[in-house]
Amino acid sequence: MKERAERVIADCRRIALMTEEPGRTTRRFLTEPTRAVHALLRERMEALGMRVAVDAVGNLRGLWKPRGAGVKRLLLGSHIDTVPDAGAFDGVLGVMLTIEWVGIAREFGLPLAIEVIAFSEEEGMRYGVPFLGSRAVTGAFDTAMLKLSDADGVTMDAAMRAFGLNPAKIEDAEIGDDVIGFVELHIEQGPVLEAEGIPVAVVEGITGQTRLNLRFTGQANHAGTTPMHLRRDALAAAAEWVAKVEKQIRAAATTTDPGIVATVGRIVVEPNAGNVIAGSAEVSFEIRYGSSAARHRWTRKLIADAEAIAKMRGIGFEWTEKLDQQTVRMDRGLSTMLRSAVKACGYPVKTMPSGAGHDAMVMAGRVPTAMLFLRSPGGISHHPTESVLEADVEASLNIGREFLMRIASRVG
Ligand code: HGY
Ligand code: MN
Ligand code: MN
Repeated sequence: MKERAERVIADCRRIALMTEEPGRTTRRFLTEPTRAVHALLRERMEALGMRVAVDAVGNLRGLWKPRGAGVKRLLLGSHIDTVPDAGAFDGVLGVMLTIEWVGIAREFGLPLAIEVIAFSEEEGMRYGVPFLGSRAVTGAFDTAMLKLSDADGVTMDAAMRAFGLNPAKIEDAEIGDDVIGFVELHIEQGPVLEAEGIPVAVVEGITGQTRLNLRFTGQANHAGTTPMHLRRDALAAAAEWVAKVEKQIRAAATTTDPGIVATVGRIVVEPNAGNVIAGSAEVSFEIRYGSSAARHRWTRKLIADAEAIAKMRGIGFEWTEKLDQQTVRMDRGLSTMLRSAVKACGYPVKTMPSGAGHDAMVMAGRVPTAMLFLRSPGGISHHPTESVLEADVEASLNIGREFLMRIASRVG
């Protein structure tokens, strides 16, 4: 398994160099570097005798159907798009690991059909809406999204066609009822496993999240000649609101709503010049918390705060919801099988929630779904220093062997 683990890590590092931005890893939905990733995945899959196809939203899908396999198939996989200046393992590790799981199933002659999916888009960076690949696979892709434009004015429809895809075929990406379940392997992206000195964990559920876009509209003007009391400064309004968000949610996280998190990660100011009062400020917002009621209550409260700040400053304000995903529990049966495989390999059996979103939360709406986390050294992710330990990769391959044997015996 050591050799397999080394290959997985080497491939992840190689794929990290397939980027839109030389010197750092950025690979948004269907951008050019995706073609190179597809070529490498196709090479790895076809070497195992898998049949490879790319569906209408750019998911690359490899099917391994050995002689003697029944009609049911197990889905495995994760995403290959990234955030800007990403690490090498978020998403891609899950794809490379599960291709190795196919190699293991093949070596042990397991009569189990397996489809590995490299989802084309999970982060939502290019069109502001996440999980495009898994939405199509689960039949939940809203074709109205095809009209969305990216920062360069390229619509999703045009991006698909430029990649050689046919948006009219999106429905064909949907899975049938021959799927026994979906399993995603992913780095934890947090500090828990490292703090407890544990290599892997079975995920019990994925925390719900709500994402908004907000826009404050003031009046651009000269920074030197406009008196302070005559300004309608969009950036100052946005900054006042961001500080209010952080203050209130930081307090709630240790009192009324333990563990709640809210983030403003992006602000786009126009005209974005040091000597011009900001005319507009577009702000991202996301809030994550297990209770949808509490999450929605906070969202309403923080929108009201923004409206009050805008009114007091004579600023325009509007907002749109980009995502409202409720908390999703993982499948008990598959998770029990994963725990049994972890135990059989002699690793501590840990179960934990996921604060990060994953394609698994979309897949769980359609098929029994489970997740296995690998430790994140330093607890860091969405950052170029994101990493994984070779021993933990090897552990997840050993666990894969035990898990696949268990599920193959169940499928029969
Ligand atoms: O944002 C997330 O939770 C995930 O990394 N897409
Ligand atoms: Mn991510
Ligand atoms: Mn991810």
